[in-house]
Amino acid sequence: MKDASNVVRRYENNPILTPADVPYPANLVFNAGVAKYKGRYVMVFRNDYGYDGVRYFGGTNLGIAFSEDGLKWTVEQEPFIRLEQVKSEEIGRIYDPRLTVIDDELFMCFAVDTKHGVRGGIGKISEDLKSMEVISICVPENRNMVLFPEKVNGMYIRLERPMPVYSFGRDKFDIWMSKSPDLKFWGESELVLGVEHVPFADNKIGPAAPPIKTEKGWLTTFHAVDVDPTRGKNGWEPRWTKRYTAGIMLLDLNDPSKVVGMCKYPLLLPDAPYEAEGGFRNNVIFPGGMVLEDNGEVKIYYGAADTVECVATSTVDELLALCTEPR
Ligand code: BMA
Repeated sequence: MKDASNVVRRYENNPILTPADVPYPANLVFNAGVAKYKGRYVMVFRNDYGYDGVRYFGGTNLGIAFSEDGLKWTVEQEPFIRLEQVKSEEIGRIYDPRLTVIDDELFMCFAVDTKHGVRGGIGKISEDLKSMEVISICVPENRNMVLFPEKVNGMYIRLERPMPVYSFGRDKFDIWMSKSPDLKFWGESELVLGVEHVPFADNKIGPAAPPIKTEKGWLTTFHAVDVDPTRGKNGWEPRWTKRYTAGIMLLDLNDPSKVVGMCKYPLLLPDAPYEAEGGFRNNVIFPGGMVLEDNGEVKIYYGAADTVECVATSTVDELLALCTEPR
């Protein structure tokens, strides 16, 4: 299958973060949120640790790393959010963070595994980047939330991905949007993109990195899953028939529930060794951060093979062209 790797160029020193870079127990370091905040790059990453060598992990915490150039990262000595801070009778763990700066404040969306289903949370990170205050957590089953970097028509906007298994009895999940006056109460939900509208997905899709604002609209990545029953062992499981690719679309500036353009083929297909071989779960590209530089360069951060964190670069013009290319 064709992809856009000619215009979304993998960084030559990928992966940019691996378990070896983490100064506390770490086995899988991936699916990070990244933002530029107060003059430097901040990354909050998922760390699955305490691997039993077969299947199970002792836990998941969230680490934090900093960078001057967005490429070379230094991890803080201690996790940003330790498992003990979140684990309770009801909550198992939080993971897959996404960062958005709104009015000079840093917000984080995250997935929450609970005894009663998977939920999506939104929190505000303290100015010293040491803690997070939870603002809201939705009902199950909904995750992959990302916040827009500014209000649209006076309302905060989030993309999200409910998981309606009751209706279909299988994965067939789409991208939705909700609005909020205060980041706490969410409503006016609308479908943004159905999985059937993505030519390279036949299973489920979900928001990836938080959108960036351009003159032509909100540019935003998503992950797209296709299933091939002939795929065999691709990581720890005896069979892993899914493949996670990255897609990109353009949403209307005034009404982000409207898709004004979408690249008809994947932005990136798992292909590099760190995406396709030797990982915990191969064939996974899971973007969680997108940074627009002043010179028009765009950095796209993604988890690879559920094992390491990577980056690819492009330009805003090239990405917009992909979304508006004729069929
Ligand atoms: C999804 C999430 C992600 C993960 C992906 C591929 O359902 O659990 O955290 O990266 O599967 O395993």
